[in-house]
Amino acid sequence: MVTMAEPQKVTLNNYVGFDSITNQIEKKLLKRGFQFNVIVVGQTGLGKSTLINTIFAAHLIDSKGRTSSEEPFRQTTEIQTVSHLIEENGIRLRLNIVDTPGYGDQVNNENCWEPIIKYIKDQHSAYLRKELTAMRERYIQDTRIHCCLFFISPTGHALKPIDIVVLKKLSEVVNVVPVIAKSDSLTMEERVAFKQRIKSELSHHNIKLYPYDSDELDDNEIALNERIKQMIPFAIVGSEKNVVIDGKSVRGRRNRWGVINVENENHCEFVHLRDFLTRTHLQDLIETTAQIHYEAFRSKQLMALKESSSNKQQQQHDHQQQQQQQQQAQPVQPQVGPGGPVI
Ligand SMILES: Nc1nc2c(ncn2[C@@H]2O[C@H](COP(=O)(O)OP(=O)(O)O)[C@@H](O)[C@H]2O)c(=O)[nH]1
Ligand SMILES: [Mg+2]
Repeated sequence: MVTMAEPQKVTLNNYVGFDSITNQIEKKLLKRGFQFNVIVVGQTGLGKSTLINTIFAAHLIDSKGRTSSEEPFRQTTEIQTVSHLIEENGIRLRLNIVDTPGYGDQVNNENCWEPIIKYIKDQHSAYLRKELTAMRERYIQDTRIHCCLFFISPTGHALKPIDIVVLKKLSEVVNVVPVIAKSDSLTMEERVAFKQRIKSELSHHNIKLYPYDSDELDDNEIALNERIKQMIPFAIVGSEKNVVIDGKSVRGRRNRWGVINVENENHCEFVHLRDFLTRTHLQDLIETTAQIHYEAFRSKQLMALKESSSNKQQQQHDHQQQQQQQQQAQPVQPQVGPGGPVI
């Protein structure tokens, strides 16, 4: 084995220029652009489409949910993906939004999460297949889901049993960020109590949510993650409409109690969620997906592949040995052909 000596620190006599590597990387990344894939899960009418449109300040998905009690429930969990290219100060972000209408809408919701989990795993599997081909593309198109926004109904009581099952299953394959939907329907006291209740249920059921602990984090990052963890689930309000508050037009909603400014921290935690998703953790969500969720899938698949191929080899070996033993057990009959014995 070759051992390398500890590198010694050398002082440069002249400017060399490799400090520009960060600019070089930036230029390359900017040219390529970024990809962010998010899935929204929750009952129809909880404001999933509205929240996505509020976060990215654009009309990206239609609000097509069941908005009145006369409309029929959807029969299945149909997964729909919309793709958008958004740009901010020269930075291009390709955004895939995966909508899962129909989740939890049925009277019998048994296994209604299966298509969602399957969809997430299918993206991992497609990526792995592309990665393993001999002539693989230089940049594999990434459809792996980087974040799952999970919408909790603002009942004010507790999580539904199905939510606990689904949160557990989702958190094993994707970065899950739970939100209390339409939190304007709860009073501040109700919101605090509901949040506390959800937190204790999550910890009771040992549901591990993003952001995860890591020894790569510095003190500031640890402190930020701690604040985020305390806030989760974010109590949010979404709106695509503007209302006028103190002469200023803001994103908001008018309800029984007055006017809610979506972007006011005293009204709801929308701004915290948006900053978390786009300003502080966007890159980490993408990286964690690759390094934790995809890696777990990949190693499981490759181990299974190795096991099945060594099982096959073992079977072949056993079969050959069996044949040999059978041949040895049979008395050798001299075969006689037309022209005499054949050996
Ligand atoms: N009160 C309140 N209503 C909301 C909120 N977000 C969305 N809505 C309304 O709820 C209805 C369903 O929203 P939509 O985004 O289509 O829900 P989805 O089916 O989960 O995608 C629409 O009429 C929205 O205007 C919210 O935070 N608070
Ligand atoms: Mg919708």
